Amino acid sequence: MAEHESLEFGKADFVLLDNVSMEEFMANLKLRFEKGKIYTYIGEVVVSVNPYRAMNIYGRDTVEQYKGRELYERPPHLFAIADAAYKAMKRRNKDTCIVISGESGAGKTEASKYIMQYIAAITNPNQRAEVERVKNMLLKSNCVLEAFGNAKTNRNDNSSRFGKYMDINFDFKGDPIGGHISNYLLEKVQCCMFCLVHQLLRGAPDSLLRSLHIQKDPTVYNYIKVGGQIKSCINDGADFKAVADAMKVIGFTGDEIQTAYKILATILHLGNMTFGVDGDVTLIETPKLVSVIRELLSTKEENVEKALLYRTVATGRDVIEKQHTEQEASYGRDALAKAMYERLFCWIVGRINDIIEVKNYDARIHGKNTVIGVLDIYGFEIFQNNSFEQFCINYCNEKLQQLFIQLVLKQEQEEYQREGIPWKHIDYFNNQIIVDLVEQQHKGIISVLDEACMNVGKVTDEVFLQGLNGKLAKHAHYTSRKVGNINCNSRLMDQTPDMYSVVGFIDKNKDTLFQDFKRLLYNSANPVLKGMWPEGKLSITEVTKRPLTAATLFKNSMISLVENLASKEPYYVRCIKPNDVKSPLLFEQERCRHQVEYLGLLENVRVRRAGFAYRQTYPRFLQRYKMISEFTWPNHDLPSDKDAVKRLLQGCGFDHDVAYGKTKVFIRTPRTLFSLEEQRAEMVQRIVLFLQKVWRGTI
Ligand code: AOV
Ligand code: MG
Repeated sequence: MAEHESLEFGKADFVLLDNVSMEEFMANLKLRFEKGKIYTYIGEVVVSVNPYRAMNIYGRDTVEQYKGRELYERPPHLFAIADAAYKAMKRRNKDTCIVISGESGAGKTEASKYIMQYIAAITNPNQRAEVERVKNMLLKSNCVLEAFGNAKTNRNDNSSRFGKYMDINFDFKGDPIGGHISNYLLEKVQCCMFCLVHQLLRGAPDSLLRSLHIQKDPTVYNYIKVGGQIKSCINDGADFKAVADAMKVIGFTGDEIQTAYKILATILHLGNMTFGVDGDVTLIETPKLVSVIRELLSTKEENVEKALLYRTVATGRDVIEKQHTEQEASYGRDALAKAMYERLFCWIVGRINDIIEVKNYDARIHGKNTVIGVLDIYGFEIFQNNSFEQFCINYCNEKLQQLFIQLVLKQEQEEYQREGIPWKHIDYFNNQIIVDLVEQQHKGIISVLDEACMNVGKVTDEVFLQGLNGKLAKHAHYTSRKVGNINCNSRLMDQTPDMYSVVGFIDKNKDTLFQDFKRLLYNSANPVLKGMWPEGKLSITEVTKRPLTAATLFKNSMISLVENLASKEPYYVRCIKPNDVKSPLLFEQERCRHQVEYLGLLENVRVRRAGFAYRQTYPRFLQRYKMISEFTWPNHDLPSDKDAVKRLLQGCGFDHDVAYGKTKVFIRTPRTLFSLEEQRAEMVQRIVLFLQKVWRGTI
């Protein structure tokens, strides 16, 4: 529970609301947002509302205020959560994780950066050079990942198009010694929206652009003009240099950085490549681009041409070269561009991991190496047209919500058990049913999708839709719009928001890149590029296994992510987006209410309150409140701190509202705590006055 802030700012912890109702919750959230208090607790969960303006609350002085403090001792802040996760890890040798959730633009990535900064600021007091180096790498890697993995969308100017989970490893002293990043599903659809592409055009030196045969004018490039719009990111120019510098600091070689640029340039050129037909021959209408691409990919012109126009297929024992139709060639070209971007991104993550992984740490000598994980993953997304990517992203959020439900409840229950206090059950909406709808074997949406993809012959999105309707039409949440966010549409191109369109699902799920392209890239004379495409080594007759589909890969990665999070002690940040126009002033009631609802925040408050609003270990409790009782001030002579706390609370008449656990005292209603806080504040005031008098010599 947060420090008793002035009531003018509302309640610092939703647990303190007089009545737990949506109205009161919203009124408190709004009041606090308007007063510039963007953080509020629900027990140990931080609810954050995106302020859409620079806040002066992340500086060194604020770090100092939170360092080593207990949650409730200071006003709500991300730093308090970061500190709690850090303390739990350090004191109890526990792995912890901070899960940041909320919809697109709600402030997750910003929060993850502040948390990292905080951890960097409070660790390594001795300024050990190696630890400083690791911290610098971890912070710099963020900058590189954002450049390659973020894009401007309608919702967010700097939207993460990939999910990121970052483990920070600590030594026994509590100092960072390394880390590991896992990335999840990079959205590839419009790869040229990515920030780095714009940074390259605007910020790269002319000589570099010339060597890449790239023009500064973005309108020249088809892939950038997606939907007729140029979507550039903020500060493109300055950022190009910052990213290049960060890559160097992290340890990317000159060749590696150059290769990354060459890949970006190749993608831009590919977008401008067109095909035509002459009789029954498909041809490339832009031969100049073939020669440019050949140069950038360090390969032969005829190889590029062949990979774009032909496909090697194995029929029985024969291997033949089948010419693409014009349409197939265009499809292949786009698939190549997307795959190259995705591979580049994964390769960058892999390289960063090689560099930041913990090295030379011997647990036998140094003790257990512990971890704080930070999860910043794309939030719920509902666009006008929702496709495969939104489906995956929203499924991921349902999964995290499920984890939240399980853990928050589980944690509470376990604590009561540990302390020997009876637990009362509480009702809440369990979204497991929605998670099952998506991931269940044989019956779930992903299974139906995979089945449709396996069909030989005519595999279309319509076939998939029929499969869905056949199997799931009766499911309570298949077309529901009310609860949860996974609703599948039963019409093909439904433009209603909240619904998914099945168009493109089959293609995106199969995610095929012709083997010919893989071979092309593997056979490059550029070793960095070659290294990114090891599977290009296989000839067509050696490729036998059908690769897992994109949805199944994603599902598997989600299941292992959740397992990983569940094995750690979780801390939560729940981000809310106050409006759709990025305004610091506007609190759109309905919009926020919807988020509070699907994040299950009200249930969270109820669960917290159904039990006890506040709990604290006996010594800590005494430390804070001992001045309000003659039995405990300045010291008590009772056999234990537990007895002293009992005596104190009996003396105040609060005995009926508390339970005494083995190591902690539990207070049921917030009012009791308020009252204790008030009495404490009064006593502190009196003591101060007294001391002032002594000091002035008036006593
Ligand atoms: P997201 O990570 O939740 O969206 P961001 O963290 O990128 O959202 O935040 C979006 C924008 O909101 C930022 O670029 C800032 O302008 C502003 N913002 C967020 N938090 C703060 C803060 N604490 N102080 C000041 N401004 C803030 V997505 O990545 O789209 O789901 O996939
Ligand atoms: Mg983000």
